[in-house]
Amino acid sequence: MSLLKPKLSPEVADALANGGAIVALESTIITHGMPYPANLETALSVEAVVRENGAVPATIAVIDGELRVGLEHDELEKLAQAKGVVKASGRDLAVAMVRGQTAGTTVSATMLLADLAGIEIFATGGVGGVHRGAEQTFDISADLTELGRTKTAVVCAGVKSILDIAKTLEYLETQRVPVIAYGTEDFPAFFTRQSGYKADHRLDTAEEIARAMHHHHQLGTGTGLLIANPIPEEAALTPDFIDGTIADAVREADERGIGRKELTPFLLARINELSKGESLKANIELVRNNARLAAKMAVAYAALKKG
Ligand code: PSU
Ligand code: MN
Repeated sequence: MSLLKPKLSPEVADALANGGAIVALESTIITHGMPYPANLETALSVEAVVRENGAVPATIAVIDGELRVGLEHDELEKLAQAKGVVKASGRDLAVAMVRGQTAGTTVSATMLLADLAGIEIFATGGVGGVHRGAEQTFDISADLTELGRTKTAVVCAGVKSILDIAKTLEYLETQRVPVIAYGTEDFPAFFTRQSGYKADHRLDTAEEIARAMHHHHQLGTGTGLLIANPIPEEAALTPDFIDGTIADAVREADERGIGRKELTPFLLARINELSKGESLKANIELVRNNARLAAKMAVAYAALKKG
């Protein structure tokens, strides 16, 4: 059976046909990760950062049951304000198509669709991971298993301590996903530049990361790569400020019995409320920072492939 081809925007189709630099972007961050209008402003500003750095942005989503790679301005606007939008990981896409749903795509679904379109680099804020208490709940994000089977390089700012960071790194090791920190030895923790854990590897330039991607795929590993880019110093929050807030949000979710796909959106929204918007500001800056690195990687990778 042949694989589906998502519908490409003209700009993305053109870049793909010409071996241009492209960066995929997810949409659950728009539909479930940030409130309106910050979500729309962020989506537009992240696309602008990708362009400023020489690549074409490809925001991925499901619109009225159609798999889409590359959205127009008015479509982003609609998505940012839409009510009752589905949060789709890879496994939810087929049903969303049948039911004609509109869905924000998680890291897992975005990787899958980017791969079907032929896009190899993807920028986001934070990936899902192994939740705290997973030894009881078994809550491990499908983002991690997707990274173990889909050849996309995902640029993130590490993972939030809403997750069990040590277990997340162990799980990525089992899934054969290299974790490469950019310009540092430390694995970053989203709002902060350090998590207390080291990344597996350190690389210092976008060109080196592009070369590592190339070799990784030449080796037939079949897996993705996780690129951890620490939040810029001036936007970082202090652990004193954010750790307590995160712990409060996690406790509240537990008391209210929130689980499965509702858990991460609940925690993100609660952290934003409890931090009085400080976490949102940091979140926006780190996504822009990741888009910048991803675009530079995409430019270097496109040049490498053209030889
Ligand atoms: N973490 C964030 N921001 C996000 C997400 C996670 O800091 O927006 C979103 C991403 O789309 C990610 C998804 O792929 O949540 C993971 O959800 P879950 O934990 O249910 O797998
Ligand atoms: Mn989960």
